[in-house]
Amino acid sequence: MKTIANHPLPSQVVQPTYSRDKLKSKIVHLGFGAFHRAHQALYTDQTNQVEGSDWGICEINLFGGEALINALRAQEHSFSVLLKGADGTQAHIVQAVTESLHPELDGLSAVLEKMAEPQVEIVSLTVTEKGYCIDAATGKLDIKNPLISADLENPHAPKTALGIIVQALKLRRERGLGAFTVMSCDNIQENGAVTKGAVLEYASLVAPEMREWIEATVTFPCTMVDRIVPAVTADTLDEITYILGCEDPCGIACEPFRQWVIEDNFVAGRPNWDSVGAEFVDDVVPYEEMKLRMLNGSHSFLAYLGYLAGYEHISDTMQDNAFKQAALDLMLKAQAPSLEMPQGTDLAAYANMLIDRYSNPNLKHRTWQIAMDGSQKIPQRLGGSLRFHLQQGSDFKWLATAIAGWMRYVSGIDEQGNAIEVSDPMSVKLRAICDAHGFNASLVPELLALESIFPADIGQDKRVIAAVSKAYQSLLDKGARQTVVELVTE
Ligand code: NAI
Ligand code: CS2
Repeated sequence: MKTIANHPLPSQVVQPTYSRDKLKSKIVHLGFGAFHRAHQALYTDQTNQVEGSDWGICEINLFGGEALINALRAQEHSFSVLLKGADGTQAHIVQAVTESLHPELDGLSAVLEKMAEPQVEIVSLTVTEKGYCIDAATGKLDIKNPLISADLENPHAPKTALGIIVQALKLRRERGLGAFTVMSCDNIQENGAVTKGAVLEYASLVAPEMREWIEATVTFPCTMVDRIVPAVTADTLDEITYILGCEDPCGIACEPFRQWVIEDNFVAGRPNWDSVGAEFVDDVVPYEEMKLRMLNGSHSFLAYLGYLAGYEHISDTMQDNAFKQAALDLMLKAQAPSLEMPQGTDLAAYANMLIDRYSNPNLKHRTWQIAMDGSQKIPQRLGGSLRFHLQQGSDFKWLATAIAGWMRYVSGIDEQGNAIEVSDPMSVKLRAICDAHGFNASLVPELLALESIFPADIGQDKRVIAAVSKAYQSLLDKGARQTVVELVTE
């Protein structure tokens, strides 16, 4: 079969020229999903190219994705990334991946043994917000999470990322090996600190002596990661086949923009990712907050309201001036004032750049995809800024409308009466609340009382209940599009 590995590629495809032979699997990555392929894997590949370094990645999927791992192996672990700008497409080949594992294909012990190999210096993660098994509002380990309960009962055969990291570190300690850095690349506020807290709490429950060792030896840098990488579609794969002249089932398409700000806190080595545009800084938190509130917050607004208004993609919402203005207003009037940025940061320029990125007509980013897992995303995207406005006594109607949009969306029925496929770890509970009330604003206080999404100081605040109820009622009476029109003209 013709694959990316055995077939000469057209000259316009950017291919690394360094030799793969010297690469070592010094990074083990958990979560070989869309984002990692277009971000960390490509950064690492380009770093090897520029620096002559030997950073190889062992890719692991813990939940699902067996077919992708098999496909990756069939093409010697190379894959393509299409950068799709508004005015053209550029294909890149990534060859920094050295090997791959999956507990279902290779057994859990192969995964743990790999992580315990002496050359491993970094274990990185893109396991989605829910993969950390934390209470989204507090950022603390949720010991009632069924996956965590199962791992706590059977810590030698863990299934969660947290359980696997602790077990692998235990093996390293027993073998007299040093620790690795644990680097989260998920959209969670203070992702390093949250991962550290969850790992330590889990460790103290299964092996108290490990808690101390991890605290003393492992580092958990925070990262701000950014590149819009929509889930792959049949059209994307067809375009990749057309460009490469052969199929690449592991290929992915994304926007040309990328950003990566990393806390420079690595216990062993790390690639010089800064040689290809990443930034190492002492404190990532302001950048994380900026990105989560302005980008991800406006994304969630556009996802819920846009889906309800009948827009399939983010770029479609940008064709509607009311939506474009509402996204900009949300960023500049609701989110930007809540941020404390280093001097010289131009948040208006950042907001305008985000609108340009969203408008890219060649990137088909579904509102449905972003709407997924809202219960895990709302706290870091809307909760912090909402708290800020409550303290200031300032207007937060854009945030209230986003939350009302989410409440209307999780009812599972759209404005035309068609079913919405709501994908969320809390979907059953959310649906039950919605069904009990019907389309009635009486559901607002009950949904706001879910403390894992809305801590009591937010969810029980009368001003929040009133503003979200008003926006929800408007969605019922006038629909999402008219609600957005009125939001920008009021
Ligand atoms: P994806 O659906 O393509 O991949 C999800 C990955 O997470 C898969 O490898 C899957 O095996 C793993 N996973 C899912 N649930 C898990 C669990 N409970 N435990 C362990 N692993 C689990 O999604 P994609 O696009 O790769 O995004 C993943 C995450 O990356 C996002 O949730 C976000 O935090 C971050 N991210 C994504 C961006 C994007 O535009 N796609 C951009 C910036 C960050
Ligand atoms: C999106 C993000 O799916 C979502 O929730 O908001 O994945 C977004 O595309 C990225 O964070 C951009 O860096």
